[in-house]
Amino acid sequence: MVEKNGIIIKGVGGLYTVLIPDEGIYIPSRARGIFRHKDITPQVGDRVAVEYDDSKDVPSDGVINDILDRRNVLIRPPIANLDTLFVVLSVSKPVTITETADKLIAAAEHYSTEPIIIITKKNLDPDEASRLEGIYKKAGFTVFLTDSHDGEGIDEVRDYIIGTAGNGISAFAGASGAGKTTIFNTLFPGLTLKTGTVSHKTGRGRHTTRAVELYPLRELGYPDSPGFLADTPGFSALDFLHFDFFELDELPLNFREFNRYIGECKYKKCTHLCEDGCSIVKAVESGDISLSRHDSYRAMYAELKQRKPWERKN
Ligand SMILES: Nc1nc2c(ncn2[C@@H]2O[C@H](COP(=O)(O)OP(=O)(O)OP(=O)(O)O)[C@@H](O)[C@H]2O)c(=O)[nH]1
Ligand SMILES: [Mg+2]
Ligand SMILES: [Zn+2]
Repeated sequence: MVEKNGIIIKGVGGLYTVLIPDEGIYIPSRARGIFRHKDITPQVGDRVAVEYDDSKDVPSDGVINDILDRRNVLIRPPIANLDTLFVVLSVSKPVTITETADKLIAAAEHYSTEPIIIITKKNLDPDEASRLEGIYKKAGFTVFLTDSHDGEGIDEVRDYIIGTAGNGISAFAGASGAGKTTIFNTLFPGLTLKTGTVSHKTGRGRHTTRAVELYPLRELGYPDSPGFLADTPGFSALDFLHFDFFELDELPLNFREFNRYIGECKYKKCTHLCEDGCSIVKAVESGDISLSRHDSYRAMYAELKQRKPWERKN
């Protein structure tokens, strides 16, 4: 038996796949019981110490003995040590609900994960694509405009993934049917992951992708990029109905375009909702902050304010 450090690339029903990166071997593993007692669940993205029988050609029955230090653990999508979150927003089928997108973005900011916006299906509604691009560029995010059918914007996204984000862990997240798996397959033509259709009746996706899985960029054809990229199951608006990823007083800090105004309001305890002399409300009025983002802020404020102390996760 040997113990080596690896990374969890997949976890379904208590069975994990651990990759030992330098050796390129994948070990089906279970977690030691001690984690359950401590109420810690190993997550995809966790760096772990795994023990296995190295005398076999194909290692099996690994045991995860230890979870190494985590930089963060996101709840949705459930991934540890996530450096970059590609927030995939489709212009149509399904239409993007900016409030849900902003909840996902704020949660990423809270965990110090860099949100990058990918707008998909541009050709279905180019005007809506420019509207979304305007909102997120103004807020200070990197935005990619894409269409998987004619390949627009795909090379730029790939360059970012293997370059800027190429040393870390990245994931696609967004509503079901937004086109996450399609863009994944278009980026890396060697892969043929299953994609789904969007219901004509409801305009919603069908939850085609069922589990989070990390792919080593090295195995996708980029030997100089030691990082990983994950496809994740899409969410529905219900998943983000009640927002409770952090405390109310942290909310303004998780809207990056608010940062330069904080501390400049007339009242020290300004809520930045509608007060006289609020520097953020003024910036919304002058167009420096987009109304759509401030609307999301107000909706999230109301939800966090309402939350009872016993509903808090921490
Ligand atoms: N017109 C158009 N359709 C697209 C584009 N990208 C994806 N689609 C379609 O959108 C539908 C859903 O795509 P998926 O890639 O399965 O969506 P997903 O985000 O992975 O969905 P889940 O796995 O359910 O979360 C498919 O029918 C795709 O063909 C695009 O750029 N343009
Ligand atoms: Mg999918
Ligand atoms: Zn204010």
